[in-house]
Amino acid sequence: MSRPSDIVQACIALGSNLESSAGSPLQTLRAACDALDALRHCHIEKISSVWKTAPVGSVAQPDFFNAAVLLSTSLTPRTLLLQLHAIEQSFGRCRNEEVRFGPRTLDLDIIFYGTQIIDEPDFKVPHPRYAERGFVLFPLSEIAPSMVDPKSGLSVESLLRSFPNHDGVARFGQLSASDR
Ligand code: PH2
Ligand code: MG
Ligand code: MG
Repeated sequence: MSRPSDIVQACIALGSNLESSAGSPLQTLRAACDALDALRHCHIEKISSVWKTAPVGSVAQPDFFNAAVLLSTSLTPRTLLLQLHAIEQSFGRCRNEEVRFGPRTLDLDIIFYGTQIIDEPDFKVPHPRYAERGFVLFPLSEIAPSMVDPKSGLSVESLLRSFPNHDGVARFGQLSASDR
């Protein structure tokens, strides 16, 4: 068991393909990073580039902008999840009105929480589908290439090396202060 004061490195994937209360998807990602860093007991260590990515899933929708951050936190995984939901909501996300794999003002997913494995009905870490998704793996490999998936034992960089398909995932640029 971890003690409450333990600091853990968590990887969070960010995605947006709709205007939010903060503005464009890029502005939304920038503002979401600020909101994550402003959470109590959370500190952003690294921010990836922004990647422009073709939507995955069968819903017709705009391209996504995706990024990932490395967060050091002493929040428990469940508290962190609730805080992420609160940030999503503050950017206009309404979970009970949306389509699975559909468009999002802001999506914040916990990919890793240190080396913990969480398998609860409504909460799974590592994220169950991240390794199949270029829109997660590419930004994740910029912030945590040597982080090891506690389920598969594989590092992020090795997962990316064997990732079959780079189509539809392109580095777009850095999140800068001018996106604020
Ligand atoms: N998120 C989804 C569905 N499809 N596709 C891309 N490229 N990026 C996303 O973040 C994404 C998606 C629902 O969360
Ligand atoms: Mg998601
Ligand atoms: Mg999500």
